[in-house]
Amino acid sequence: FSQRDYKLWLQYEKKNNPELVREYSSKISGIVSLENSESSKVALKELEVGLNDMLGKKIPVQSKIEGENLLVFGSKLSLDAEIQKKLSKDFEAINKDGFIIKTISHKNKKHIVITGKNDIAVLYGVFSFLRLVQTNKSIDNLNIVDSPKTNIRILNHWDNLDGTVERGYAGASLWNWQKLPEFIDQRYIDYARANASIGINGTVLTNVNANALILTPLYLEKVEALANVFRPYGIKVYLTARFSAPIEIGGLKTADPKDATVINWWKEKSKEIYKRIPDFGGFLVKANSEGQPGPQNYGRDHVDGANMLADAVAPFGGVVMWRAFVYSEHDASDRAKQAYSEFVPYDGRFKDNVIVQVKNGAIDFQPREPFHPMFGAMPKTPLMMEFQITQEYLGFSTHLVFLPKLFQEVLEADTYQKGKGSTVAKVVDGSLDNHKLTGIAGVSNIGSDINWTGHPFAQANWYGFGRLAWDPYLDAETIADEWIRSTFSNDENFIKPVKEMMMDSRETAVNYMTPLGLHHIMDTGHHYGPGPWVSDLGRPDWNPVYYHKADKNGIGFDRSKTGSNATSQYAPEVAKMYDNLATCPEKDLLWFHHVSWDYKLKNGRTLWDGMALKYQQGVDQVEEMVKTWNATEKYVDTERFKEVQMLLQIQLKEAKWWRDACLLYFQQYSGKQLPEGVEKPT
Ligand code: GCW
Repeated sequence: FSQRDYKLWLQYEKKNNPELVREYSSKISGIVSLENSESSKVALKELEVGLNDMLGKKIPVQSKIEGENLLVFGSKLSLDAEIQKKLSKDFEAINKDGFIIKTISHKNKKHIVITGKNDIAVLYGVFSFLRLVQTNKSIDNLNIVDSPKTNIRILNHWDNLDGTVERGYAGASLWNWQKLPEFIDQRYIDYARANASIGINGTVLTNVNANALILTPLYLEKVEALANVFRPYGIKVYLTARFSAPIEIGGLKTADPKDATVINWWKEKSKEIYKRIPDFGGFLVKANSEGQPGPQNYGRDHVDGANMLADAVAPFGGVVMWRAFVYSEHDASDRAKQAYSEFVPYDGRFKDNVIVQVKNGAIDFQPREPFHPMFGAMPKTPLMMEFQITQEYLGFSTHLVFLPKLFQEVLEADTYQKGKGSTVAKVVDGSLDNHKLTGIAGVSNIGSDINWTGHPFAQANWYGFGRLAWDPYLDAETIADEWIRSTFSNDENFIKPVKEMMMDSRETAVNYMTPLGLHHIMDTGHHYGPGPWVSDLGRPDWNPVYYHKADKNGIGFDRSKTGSNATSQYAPEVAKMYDNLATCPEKDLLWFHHVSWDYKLKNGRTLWDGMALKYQQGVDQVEEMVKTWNATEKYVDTERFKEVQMLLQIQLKEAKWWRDACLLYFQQYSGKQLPEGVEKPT
């Protein structure tokens, strides 16, 4: 059994080009480890495993700079005064987690130095150096100075204490609560390595639909064991806080955030946690959303709830990530408007260690959503991005969809909140409104499957999330290139077609699922496959018909000023663009407008024909993916080749299912024939 599936992007495949091996070897005649901290040991081990495997020989390790062409690593204070001085400008340019990789001349000998202000930053530098070798980049005259642009780069596990994972499609939860704390699964270590390699520095272990038991000593002891494993890799542990925990596990009569006993309970609980885990990150909270308890149960608001918890963790340097994913069954007029309406008036009222976590779009992780109007609209409040890495609405772990394309589209979107160029990325990295507390969260797609993520290509979404959390301005194509090289092969014959396939895959899924701004028409509950006809759920805002509003006159949700006026939540420039049919991007058309079946699209087709052709195009694109992949056989190991081949066949079958189901259903309303070029459903 090969471990390729398991090894993610840390394959460290042996280089088969002797010239390249000679070239690298000549620049790395030895490894010098200047420190002896836990993180430093981890970095050394990674360098040894990585370089020895890739270059096919054992590189000697030493603790002093003796010789030449050495690879020297250690944090600033471990460096020779002369080297420190040489790098002084670079040290000024980096932040706490930033690193320097530089070819220097020391006592007339050339060396490569990897350094940063602390040993975690050095570890990031080490992984970045390994990536250069993994991806066949030159290590000549290196001069890399790189810092992450956000502080909190975090995975949100929606993992339940019974081992199930909400919206998880890659097996059971990684956390084996039953065997912890004594049993440390090798997976915990490899999970930490993989995360550190892409700069992820936090993990919320538990589901936002929270269970208070995680806060009891029985579980905290287990959480502590995980925190101990993750610490050398720079990964802080966070937990979800169930708002009613003071009642459920504390024996109190209330969880009212203004009640003195409740305030005290959370203070004591925080003290207890920090005693075990001094670098505990803080709490993530879903309150008064989809039935979760919260401050509103006591007539208080989100600010009261968040600030009370923030006070409890503040003495220890903890943060509270308070989610803005709220929508009420009592106001079903337009769900897309609710989070903004509720949260924007709170701007400026949250404590300094509160960060509001906002999903990328105003509904719920759809294949395509316009950016959430809250971004840029709360200048006095730090907002963090919540992306979903697990593919709840995007074909689970069965469909190949490269999400960094989606993430990039959102990050690049211009909010215009401070004039042109006020991108979502600038809100998230704090530069638009001058915030120090910044972050990006990704709902994890990781589970106990051998390959971690269910689909071999879903590993790229974990990877890409981490890279974008580090640098929200990175290009999805660069990410795909790095990932393919370090996961599969450096052969251009493989990279070119596979990269193209990945880059097109997100638009492909949009085409066969929800073209032209359609959304939330997945079958209900599980959200897999089409279900535009569903109309009988208890809550109207859970029914697909609520979102597409198809009738004889046309289709789409009118959110323009003639409709729900959700467009007014955007800056005037953006509102105007979306309001006006002539300027609203066609990819968002039915998100913002209800238009007739005969509405003329920019290519001259009627809406009905154009929509039918988009569904067909999605199917055609998956056919192409199948062909592309089949042609890669000689470049890939049989195991992964076959897995992806089988998965693509399912994706093709299901793309047709989506096309046929949606077109047959909508045809009842349009009353029109399918245009030429669209396959008739059988
Ligand atoms: O996307 C929806 C999911 C729920 C999830 C919720 C949320 C954790 O369908 O399963 O609950 O969002 O983000 O809170």
